[in-house]
Amino acid sequence: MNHVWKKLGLTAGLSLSLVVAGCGTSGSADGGSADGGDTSGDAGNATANIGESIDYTITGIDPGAGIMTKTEEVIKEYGLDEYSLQTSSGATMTKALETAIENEEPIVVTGWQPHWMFTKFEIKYLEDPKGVYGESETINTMVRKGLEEEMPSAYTVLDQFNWSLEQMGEVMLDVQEGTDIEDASRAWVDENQELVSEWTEGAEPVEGKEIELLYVTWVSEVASTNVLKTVLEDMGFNVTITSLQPQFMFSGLAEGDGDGMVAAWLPVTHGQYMEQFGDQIVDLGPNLEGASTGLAVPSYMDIDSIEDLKAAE
Ligand code: PBE
Repeated sequence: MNHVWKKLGLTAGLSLSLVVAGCGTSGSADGGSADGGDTSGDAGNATANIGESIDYTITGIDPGAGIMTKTEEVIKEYGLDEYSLQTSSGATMTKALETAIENEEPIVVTGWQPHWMFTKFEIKYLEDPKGVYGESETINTMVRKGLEEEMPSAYTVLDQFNWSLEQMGEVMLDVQEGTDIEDASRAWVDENQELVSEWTEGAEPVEGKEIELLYVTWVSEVASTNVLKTVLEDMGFNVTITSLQPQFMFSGLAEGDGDGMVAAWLPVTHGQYMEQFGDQIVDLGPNLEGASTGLAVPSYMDIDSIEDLKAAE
């Protein structure tokens, strides 16, 4: 394991929380109260007021997430020049969303599925007529070059790992309701032995062989990476899971630091990283289909499209 980029990840994590702490106070303070409470646009002039009512702020997540790059592109493509994208984290973003919904205030967040935010809250994606976020995506499994020859058993499992939106959702929901991720993964694997046996078919058990999976702490990838960890441990592997900033999942595999990951959103979200590192890593194809990303708002907000965010002239 390369300590330099482990440290880089840590430093970035720390400075991120400072940014988040700073934004939290200014961002949420006047969203709903400053203009006398007409914040959900019920005066019938939602489009004119929407930007103002959210301080021209889109609540984002961690820098380096594909959805952040795409949202910057959205701001340009749709001419949302007054808007800024607030850097945050998945947890801070969902907290802001929850608070806004409790107070029936407007908010625009970077959303994605699979994620429990779409089950817990009544929210909707804004239409994206320019197609910046792309259509439905797959989440792909990637491994380092040489893994197939050096660790055929692990390679086989990673190659065969494949589940549905609903199945990933079960793990995420369990965690969201307070279960420890280790316990949630254990329980899910125990309850889904039939599917798990399809993943491990033809793979020989090992005795304490080390394997390292890379991931980012988005709730979806926490679920998939931990489930796979449990499965590999059951086969005798000694599994390390290392959380990093998104680009390091790709560069790490390219450099042979880390053996695999199950968190590449394609073709759009992580397209930039595949362009950069795609020929230095091995793409084992989709482990989940039907994922998506976009801007999301509470259902009570009177807008339907990203175009509605533009201030009326
Ligand atoms: N996400 C979740 C990631 C991929 C997984 C949509 C936040 C991203 O934007 O990079």
